[in-house]
Amino acid sequence: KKTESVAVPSVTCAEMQQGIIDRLHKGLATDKNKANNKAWWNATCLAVNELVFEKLTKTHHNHAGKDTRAVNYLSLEFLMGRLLSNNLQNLQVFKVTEEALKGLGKDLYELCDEEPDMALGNGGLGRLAACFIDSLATLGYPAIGYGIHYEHGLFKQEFQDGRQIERPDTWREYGNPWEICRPESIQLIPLYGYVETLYDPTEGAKKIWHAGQKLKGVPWDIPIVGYGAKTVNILRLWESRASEAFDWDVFNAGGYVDSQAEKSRAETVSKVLYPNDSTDAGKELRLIQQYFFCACSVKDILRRFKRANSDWNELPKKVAIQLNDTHPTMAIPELMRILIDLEGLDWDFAWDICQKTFAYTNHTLLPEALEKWSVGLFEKVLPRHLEIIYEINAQFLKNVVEKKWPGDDQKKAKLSIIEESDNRMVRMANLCVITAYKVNGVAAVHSELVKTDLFPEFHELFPTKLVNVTNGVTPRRWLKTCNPGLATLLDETIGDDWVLNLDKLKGILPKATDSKFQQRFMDIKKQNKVEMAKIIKETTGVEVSVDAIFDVQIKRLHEYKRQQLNLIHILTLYKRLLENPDYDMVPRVFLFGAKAAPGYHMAKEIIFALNKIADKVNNDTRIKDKLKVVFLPNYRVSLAEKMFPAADISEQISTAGLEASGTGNMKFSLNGALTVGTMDGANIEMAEEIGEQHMFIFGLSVDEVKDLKTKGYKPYDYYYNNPELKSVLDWLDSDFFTPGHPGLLSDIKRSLLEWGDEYLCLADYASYLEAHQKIDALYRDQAAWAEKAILNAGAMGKFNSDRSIEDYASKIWKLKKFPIA
Ligand code: 26Y
Repeated sequence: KKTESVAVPSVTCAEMQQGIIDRLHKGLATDKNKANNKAWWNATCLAVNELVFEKLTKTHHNHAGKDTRAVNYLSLEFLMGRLLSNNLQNLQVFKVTEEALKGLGKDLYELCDEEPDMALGNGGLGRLAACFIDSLATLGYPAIGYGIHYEHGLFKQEFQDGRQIERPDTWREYGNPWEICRPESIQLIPLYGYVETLYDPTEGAKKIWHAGQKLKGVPWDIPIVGYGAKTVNILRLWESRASEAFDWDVFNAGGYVDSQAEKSRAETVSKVLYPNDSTDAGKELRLIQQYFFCACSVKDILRRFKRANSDWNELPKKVAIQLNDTHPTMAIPELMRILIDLEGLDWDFAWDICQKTFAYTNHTLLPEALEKWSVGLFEKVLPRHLEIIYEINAQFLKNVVEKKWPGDDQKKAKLSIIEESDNRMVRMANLCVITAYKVNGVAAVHSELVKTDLFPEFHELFPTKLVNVTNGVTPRRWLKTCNPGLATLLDETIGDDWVLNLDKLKGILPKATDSKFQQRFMDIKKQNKVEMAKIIKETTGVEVSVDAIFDVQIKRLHEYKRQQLNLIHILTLYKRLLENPDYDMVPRVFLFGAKAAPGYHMAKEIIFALNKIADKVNNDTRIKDKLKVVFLPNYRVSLAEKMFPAADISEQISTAGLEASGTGNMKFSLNGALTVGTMDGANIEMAEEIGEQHMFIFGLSVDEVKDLKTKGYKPYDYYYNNPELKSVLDWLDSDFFTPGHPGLLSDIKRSLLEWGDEYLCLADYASYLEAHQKIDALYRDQAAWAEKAILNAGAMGKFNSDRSIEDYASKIWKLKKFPIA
């Protein structure tokens, strides 16, 4: 039963060939005999752009002409990955381009591999932003993504003797065919200096900020092609430069060299993505980066608004601004400042506008991850914004908190935007919650915990403000593009419109017990594993069998994500095998991919330990290839696209209550892997959709974690009561994995015992082992395994970012689609 095809190729094979050859000649001044693969890739991108630009202009004219309400998605991170294959898919010209290139003697997949990843993000939050702008364009919503044009994205990871080494990422060293510079929309951004107060007899006090320095913000636009290519939105990325005005003075004074130093200081603002994904070090440069980004974006939003409007009452009707975590919070005081100081609005009117314009997404409950900036630093860099924040705070404490809890100073201290300590701090999350008209968490359980544990008083004050929008992932990249085998099977089985309506996946559920379908499903998985095995061999030299269970954990390295729990499971199996070479287990390949924040000691120790264990295990002939451990270096979007389709087991094993949502969990299941996971984040909702009996759920629940912590958790109890666990942990103190250097892995043991095992690995160890026993047993029955894998993939309809965006549009943005003909 094949439903109507959504594919409408807008270009023929011959036209595409001509387009590519033309671009080689006229765009790159080369020809097909001289060009290397990079040039072919570049020419193909340029040919694709010719299809994109037309639609981009058309979308722009429609939106601007009709002055539509739009959402502005402000995010310090957009983890886009590669764009060629995705753009070809969304334009529905992938097949025709593949054919065209084949005719020219080129392999499209090889050319796609030439593209450097656009790694302008750390992990989940940045990738979510990328999925969201794909969905916004696909669904036909007027939207702009605003971000930073980092010169260096997330660092490249290498291993030296098992340890992580960070190298600079140079994704656009030789240019980037996807971006368009827009010098006509440059912004000037003030910094430092002082605030002057002028008294006007009629208007009262007027504030003038005399900046000490000005940065220039240069916008680069990346077209975002919706699937079906009707709407093409943009991602606008800001690059910092020195402003000419400033350089010129120094230059005239004979300071040519100094002016160059000034130039490079200005350029550092957008030079690097901060590689941390939980705690800021409170660095001045990061604050400036955040402010620079917010100021450029707010000014740009207002410039567009003013083109068609002169009544400020219209602003909240035309503009929604979504803050992706607290990182872009400075947009709030910046909008206040512009409305009051530059546009002359009175405070109450400006505040009312702000409160109707901003919404904020929270992505974390970890207390250490809530951003705070020292008041002293603020005063130096952004003196006027600090005054505005003080005023917002004073009014909030007086008009809201004092009314609700008269005389309760403790409540005031807790809710205040200013943390009163020796080093007074500005709490960005408080500013966001006080201002935003909606605040959302990213999975049901997370949003509940935001209400009950993180912001209970705010929830009492604003009972309708806190809502949930469960995350999702785009099926264009995370199924159609990355898993062509499975995508084709789906097309043939349920029609090809699942790409736009993922609920259609339900259509494969009745096939779960159909042995023919099972066979095809498993053959595709096998083929993906074969390709993964090749990559493993090429990058690490390790040979793995595709008959083994591919057990995969890919995500940032964090103690709360518990890669170390996976590690002690591996050691347990290894020990069993050494003690009994005939130990009966289905062969396993444990695959890891993860970057650690460069300053995160324990995370780096875990990487090192896994690499050392891998060395030992992979070269130990006694265990007859029953166990392999591979830590793939430089985990990134393009590698993820190869790993999700090849996985049998998805590791989602965070301590319950700590993973806000997770999105990798969804990508695995969508591609037919089974989940071993805790009842945390979106795993809970996945279990609702899939059926808990079709997953390997283990470990303490959120409530049990809380109880255990209140009762007083004693990791030593588990250590002394479980001899196998004890022997595994003691192993880490030996020099077995680091010959001649005992103790190199001891920090891992210490963290799990002496240092209190904050993330309760030992409490969940036994239950985790049990879950893995069940995995082993099930895999022996391939039909039963296939059935579950199909039931998993078929139940993923909900976890599609189109659904997330529809939720935002209806619950938060009140946004209407604007179909482009
Ligand atoms: C403050 C700065 C250092 C910082 C930078 C990046 C702090 C946090 C982050 C990134 C956080 C992040 O990626 N959070 C993840 O967001 C995903 C999307 O909502 C969730 O699925 C995931 O559970 C959460 O950890």
